[in-house]
Amino acid sequence: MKKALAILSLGIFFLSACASGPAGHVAHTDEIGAHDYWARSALKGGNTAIYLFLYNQTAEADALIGASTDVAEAVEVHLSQMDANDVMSMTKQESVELPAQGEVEFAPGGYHFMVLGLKQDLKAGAEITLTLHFKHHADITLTVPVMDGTDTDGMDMNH
Ligand SMILES: [Cu+2]
Repeated sequence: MKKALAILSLGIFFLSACASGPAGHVAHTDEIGAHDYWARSALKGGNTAIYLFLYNQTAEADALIGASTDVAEAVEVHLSQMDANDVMSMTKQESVELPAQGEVEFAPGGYHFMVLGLKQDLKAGAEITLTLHFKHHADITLTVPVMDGTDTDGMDMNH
């Protein structure tokens, strides 16, 4: 019975969130983890963004409290939002709540990992390492594929 329930919940999870992406179909063995992650290609000295789905299959809420990578000066968690004048702006987030049995999408126009001050070119086909830091869970390190993308999160950053 327990097994049947687990399979059922996994099925729902896949239906709701695993629609696409090259990194997405790793087995969900960790209780907290990420899938469908990718970084937008960019040039050395510039900024870029990383997108993913973050899931929490545990019964306890957690929170993402930061991230790091060795290919850039810094990684910040940002939220893009439309302001009252229909201008898209980004605000740095100190943490992002990750509800029990929940999932948070980091996607163009919403939450994203802002990668600031690239130390090298990121070309499509390359891979970079991103380490996620949580309030409770141990760090999780992802090998993130670089892809070409046309969205503009971070292209007009004024840091
Ligand atoms: Cu940003």
